Amino acid sequence: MQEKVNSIKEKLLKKLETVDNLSSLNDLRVEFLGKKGSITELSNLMKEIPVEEKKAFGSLLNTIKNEATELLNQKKEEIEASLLDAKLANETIDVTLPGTKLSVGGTHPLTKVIDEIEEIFVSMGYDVVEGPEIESDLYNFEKLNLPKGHPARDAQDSFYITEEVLLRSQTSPVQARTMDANLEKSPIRVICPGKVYRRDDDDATHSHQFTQIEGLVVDKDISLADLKGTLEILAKKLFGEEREIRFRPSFFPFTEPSIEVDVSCFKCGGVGCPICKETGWIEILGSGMVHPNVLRGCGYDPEKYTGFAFGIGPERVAMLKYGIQDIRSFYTNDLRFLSDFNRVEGGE
Ligand code: 2NL
Repeated sequence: MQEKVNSIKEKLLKKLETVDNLSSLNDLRVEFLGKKGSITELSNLMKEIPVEEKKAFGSLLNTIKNEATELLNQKKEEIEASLLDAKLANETIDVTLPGTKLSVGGTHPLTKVIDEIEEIFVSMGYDVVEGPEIESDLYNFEKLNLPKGHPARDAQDSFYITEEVLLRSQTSPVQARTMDANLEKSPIRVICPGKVYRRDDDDATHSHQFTQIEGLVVDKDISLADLKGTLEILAKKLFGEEREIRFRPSFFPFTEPSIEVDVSCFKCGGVGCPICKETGWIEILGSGMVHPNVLRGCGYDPEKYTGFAFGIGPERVAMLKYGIQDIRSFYTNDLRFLSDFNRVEGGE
């Protein structure tokens, strides 16, 4: 019996020499110690062993089991250690290599201008209100004193979805909705930023989709002087404290009187240069006193309430402020253009 045990052990030792991976090591474990393994099968001989030898045989069995287990475990540790060595050698890190450059996103120039204008009006107590980009003809036109057949409707050339639904051509419908929804008909001070859509062929100065910020104040005794004071603050905060504004008469269906506002040139200070086309003045926005028909249509009694409104184009402001030549560069997302506005001091 001892001989049999010895030969099993020798066989195991021999086979262990050639094993170099965990999977074949496991096969070996099964071959010797598994349910039908050669060592396990030795135990089945117990019943054939005479009683007086059973004890010795049992102890012999235990010894070979323990030895085999020990040998297999030892081999397992060896294989695992060499696997780890190989992995570490493979993963050596060269700490002297230059690091990977992480590029961080920045704020889009248009967003910068919109944020700046919002901040100016929020600091004066205005609320920022947004509304749907898909609008009804009622809010986009009718409520703004542009009834069906009005010539200004053709000029605006909008994107209609159905006869009564369109992509908004201005952000005024947001203000009309704000007035409508204010059931107490209490004073209103809002600015409404957002995307607007017009059927235009895109070129350096036209885009079928652009942004607008409109403002609206409705209260008792609001006058043209309030409009002028407010827009003067806007012009100075946007273009510099030395700026002046001037009014020119204009026409919008939703305001009466309607006024276009120029700001003195921030480049030449008003003496004349290419930016202001030698006039000393730059047109920045359209405005006026809210037309009585608009107030009435949105539930405000024009005998009690008056208001002023204005609309400004963030693209135009950004083009002026940052010297951008082509309106399409706001939307084509060329990183070389966008990163120009987010240079870090001392960076590349
Ligand atoms: C522009 C400038 C403007 C308004 C927008 C407005 C809104 C309501 C009532 C009255 Cl709810 N007016 N918005 C007023 C004047 C000018 O935008 O150049 N628009 C074509």
